[in-house]
Amino acid sequence: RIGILILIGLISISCNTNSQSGKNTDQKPNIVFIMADDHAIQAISAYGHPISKLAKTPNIDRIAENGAIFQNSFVTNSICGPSRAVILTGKHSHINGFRQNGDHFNGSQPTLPKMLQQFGYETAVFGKWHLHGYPEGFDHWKIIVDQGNYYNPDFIDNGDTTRIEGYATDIITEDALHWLKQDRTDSLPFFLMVQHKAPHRNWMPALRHTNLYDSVQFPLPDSYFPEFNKQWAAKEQLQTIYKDMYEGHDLKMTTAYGSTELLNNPWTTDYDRMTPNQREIWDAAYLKKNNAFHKAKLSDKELAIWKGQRYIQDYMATIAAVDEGVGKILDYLEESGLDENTLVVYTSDQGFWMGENGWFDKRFMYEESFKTPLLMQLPGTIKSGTKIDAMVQNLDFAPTFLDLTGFSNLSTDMQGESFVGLLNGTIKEEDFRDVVYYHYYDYPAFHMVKKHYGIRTKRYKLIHFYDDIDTWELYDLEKDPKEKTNLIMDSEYANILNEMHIKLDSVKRHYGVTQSEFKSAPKEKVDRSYDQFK
Ligand code: SGN
Ligand code: CA
Repeated sequence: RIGILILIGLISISCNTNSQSGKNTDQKPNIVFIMADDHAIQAISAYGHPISKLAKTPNIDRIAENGAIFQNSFVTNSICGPSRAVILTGKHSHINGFRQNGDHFNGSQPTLPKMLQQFGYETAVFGKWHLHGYPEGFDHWKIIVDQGNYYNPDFIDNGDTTRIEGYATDIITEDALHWLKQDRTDSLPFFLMVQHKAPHRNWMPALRHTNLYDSVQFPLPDSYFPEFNKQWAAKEQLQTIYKDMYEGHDLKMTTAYGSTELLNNPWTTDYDRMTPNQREIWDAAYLKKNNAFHKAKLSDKELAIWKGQRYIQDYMATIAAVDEGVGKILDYLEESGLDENTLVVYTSDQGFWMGENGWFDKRFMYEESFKTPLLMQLPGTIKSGTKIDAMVQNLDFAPTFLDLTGFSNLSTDMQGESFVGLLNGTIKEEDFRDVVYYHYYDYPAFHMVKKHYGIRTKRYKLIHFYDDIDTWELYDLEKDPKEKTNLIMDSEYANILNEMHIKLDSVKRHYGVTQSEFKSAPKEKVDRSYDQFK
């Protein structure tokens, strides 16, 4: 079956290449790839989640209106560095070598920007990089150091590290716009990556947005106080909002009524690097709401619910600046007429938890962190208002972009599949792939999510948590979309389980996953930048 799929994939790639190359020989499409960090589907109004209805993203939604929204886009490994390495290489983590945060990306391997350069493109990246080492294959780059800071972040610009005063999201947007307007070579097609830090932890909004959602009560999910019938991996994570967030650092909670002194704030650099003026505006904005909190004297469940509200209010407020930035870029593309021949992509490096199971963060192969926003516009190729249900992955971005640009050498060894046929309607959704593979390696590390791998078909999901545990989980996503019931021991699903195991074996063979992948990572490779796992 997989063999047939690959064949169909290859035929479709060559068909699309032919059809595209006719159109694009003279004018190759530009690509503007905008990626946020940790932006959940629940937080983009085009996806229609109740949270996003109260904090809309009108500009990101414009991309869906102009083009396509993907309902089933997944990552291969729900964590920052690995996701970025997959996007650059079109290869799974075990092939590109970047399995977990803290690994070092081997920049000498073939990558999407290098191939586009060979094909005459000018390439640039601005914002978060997080692959350790400098970008290769980019004509222009300016990246934030490591995770970066929301306020006055350090940027590396051609090898020099400089602190730039301002708000990270705005600086990255302005850098991208400046390059688009002034620095790039007008005659060349371009590939621009705009990679935000927001809405990554610790969710510090821009000063103009610190009170944006103060009066909004966001709906917390039914599962906010979960009773796990999942197995040990879910029970042992450290990513529960009301247990694992730092009161000061994350929730901006203060020591007492009238005080602006933060509670638990283990890494002080986020606040300490603000200028006195920024800090004054910030403190004034939070003082009123923190005073109201102290007056309310909450405890237990009420306190946990308050924390969930504060988290979502700040998370959504950081997205407001991202959305404004997307609007500015779209406006410029429209004003300049570039929009007619520019693929605009909006995505995130993974999904995120917004209180489901009581959680924040990502990492799990469960839907909230595995499924990732993906919106694309390209007039003439993608009809406006297109909805795509087929399962795609970040693994497919590189082959898809190369296909769209009419790249002549598609015989790369990339593992992703071009989904241009889904974009222009020449492939039926049911003819695209029927299974995706996932593997998360980052354990022990922050949040203590166990190592696991698995496959997802349109209906079922099989996961194996391994290393210091050995548990399997099976879900029927049609009957149980919230993955509450592990069916691994359910005799009615014995045949399905058997089929899923066969599929898993064949997927592993297809992607070249060997037994050595399931060994523990050498300890020195574990990201210990914060060794306080609690
Ligand atoms: C930091 C965060 C974690 C987060 C990782 C990885 N803690 O360590 O909550 O999971 O980054 O994020 S913080 O207290 O320092 O904010 S990733 O998106 O870069 O993979
Ligand atoms: Ca991330």
